[in-house]
Amino acid sequence: LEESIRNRLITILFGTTQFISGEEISKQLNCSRTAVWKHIKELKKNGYQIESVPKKGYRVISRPDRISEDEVKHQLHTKRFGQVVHYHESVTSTQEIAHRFALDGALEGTLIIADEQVKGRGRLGRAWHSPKGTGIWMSIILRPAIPPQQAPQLTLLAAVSMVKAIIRVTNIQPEIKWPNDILINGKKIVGILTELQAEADRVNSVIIGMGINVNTAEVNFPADILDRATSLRVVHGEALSRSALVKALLEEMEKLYDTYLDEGFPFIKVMWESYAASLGKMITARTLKGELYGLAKGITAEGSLILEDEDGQIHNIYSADIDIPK
Ligand code: BTX
Repeated sequence: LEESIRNRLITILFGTTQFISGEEISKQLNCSRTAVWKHIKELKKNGYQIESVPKKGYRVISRPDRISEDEVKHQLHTKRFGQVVHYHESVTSTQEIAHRFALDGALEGTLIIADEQVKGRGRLGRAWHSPKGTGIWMSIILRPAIPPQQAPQLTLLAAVSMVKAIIRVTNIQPEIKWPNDILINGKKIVGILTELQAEADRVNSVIIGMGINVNTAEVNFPADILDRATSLRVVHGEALSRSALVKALLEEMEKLYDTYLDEGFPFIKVMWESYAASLGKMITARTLKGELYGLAKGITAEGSLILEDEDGQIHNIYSADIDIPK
């Protein structure tokens, strides 16, 4: 309740460039002027710059680039995705927290989001660099009625949503590298990690983790990933609002997910292939069983990668790291 008042307060304050009196606000929010004053104080603490002048009232000067619950939910046009938000300033890993919420019966679309991760994780025990205040580190809980082997389709769905959101916010079209990387100019801007809570024939929850380098400056990437990583700010030239991107992502993803539940994977597959960087190229796939070299032909209806080796033999690849020679 408190938080929905604060959300409405943000809407009121941003609805005008003029001063707006405490009395007017309290009327619109249907609460006391003391309550208004307390909420304003809270917003200031959260980095909003709000001018207050006796007899005139309040005026917003700037809002912070935050991804807190208030910011994410403000004018978010979804039904489920991001309607429940757990925001933290610093966490080990949002995946870890999401797993706990999923076990406790969290609603579909529940979002765990953090300003910083100190143990952000990638696939296969790798680390994901998640410095404070610059990126989006988030996990979303889904509960599709699908068998576990179809879950990789959701990684591809998430990747397509991510591309659409980035296009919407920046006008730049990134590429997808199978299965889970989003690249711009060949460098990684987003990583996606899909984890499951499942029984043999049924998924209980799918937890999709996404790490997005938004405003990271080039100098802030650790040396060992600098040549492979970039941020939206680096390619776009200016800093972006993280919360706007989160909202765009939640909206795109909910739309695709709902269609996926109705119609299945085929239309996602088509979109995914249209954004894919590796298709039609010779690639090296490093799997747990060894390396394969060949032509990336497409993806299957299950979302696995189809590779034709130099002897013309077709391989279905379910999990691998892909190298695309320049
Ligand atoms: P991945 O295993 O495909 O990629 C991890 C590799 O990417 C690392 O070994 C490193 O080389 C490189 N890398 C690490 N950090 C970054 C970065 N910030 N930008 C670009 N490259 C990097 C990809 O795994 C899946 C990552 C998912 C991260 C999200 S963040 C929210 C959620 N919580 C969590 O702990 N993980 C997910």
